[in-house]
Amino acid sequence: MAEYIRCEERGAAAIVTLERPKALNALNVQVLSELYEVMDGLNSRPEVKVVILTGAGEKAFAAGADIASMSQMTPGEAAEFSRTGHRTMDRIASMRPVTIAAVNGYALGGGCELAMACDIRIASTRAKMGIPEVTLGVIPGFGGTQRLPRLVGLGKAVELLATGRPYKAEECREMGLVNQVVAPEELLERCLELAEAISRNSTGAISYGKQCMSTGLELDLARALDFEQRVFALTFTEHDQREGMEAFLQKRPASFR
Ligand code: DAK
Repeated sequence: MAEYIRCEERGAAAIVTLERPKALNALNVQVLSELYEVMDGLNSRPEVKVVILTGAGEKAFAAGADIASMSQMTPGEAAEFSRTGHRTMDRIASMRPVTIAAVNGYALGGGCELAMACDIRIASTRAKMGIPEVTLGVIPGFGGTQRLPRLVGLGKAVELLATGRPYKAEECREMGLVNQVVAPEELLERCLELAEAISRNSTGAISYGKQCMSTGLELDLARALDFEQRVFALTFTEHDQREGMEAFLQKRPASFR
């Protein structure tokens, strides 16, 4: 039973909440391990089509890696922390369901990296995001140096890294770090509406499409286009391709698996 992670389900969406509000949901080894287990469990359940990740309390999504515990780490413990963090971020970044970070407050350092590991980020007007690691004499260690430039471009990413300052939600939207900004009281509802719209479509096709996009970004264009052709052909081995096209021709809603 997880101490720091709560999971509730609403239809095809699971809402996963980091539950450590007194420390602004800071990420220690236990939080990261529990998050891995919960996400891994959701990934293996086909009926879960969207996972919404958020933080408990009104102040924070996650204010970063736990500085108090990091400050005491031996090199061995730091290595384990790093492994656990990367394993969790990689688990989230390769989920079959679509993942939405509902950024309800501070998402700093490791918290920002966690939001970036999700597919989509919806922020409340209260959100502040940034990577302040250089103010502590370190660099982002959970994939931030790689995911941030892929999301916002190298120039903006270096600005965030070098200033270490928190950016307001609207600035994050302008630079492409978040998809939408909404009022705090509407945040969860808007994420659930998005989840509902997503869950009407073929989860299998979305998953294939996500794989094409993320793998394609690591390849040169010619190889990426070749990869897309192969994956496109693969969708024709699936029930959802036959069902989606038959449903269109029969003028009825599709019933996807
Ligand atoms: N870690 C631990 N505790 C934290 C925390 C954090 N990141 N952020 C906040 N807290 C705790 C505070 O210590 C305080 O605890 P008490 O004093 O009440 O016991 C409580 O949460 C409330 O925080 P504040 O009193 O500070 O609240 P304020 O509203 O005044 O300020 C704040 C909110 C978010 C501006 C402030 O708390 C803040 O600046 N927090 C730190 C933000 C930060 O620097 N985050 C980045 C952390 S570094 C790596 C892997 C990962 C990383 C690096 C390397 N490797 C594997 C190599 C990642 C690093 C980071 O994420």
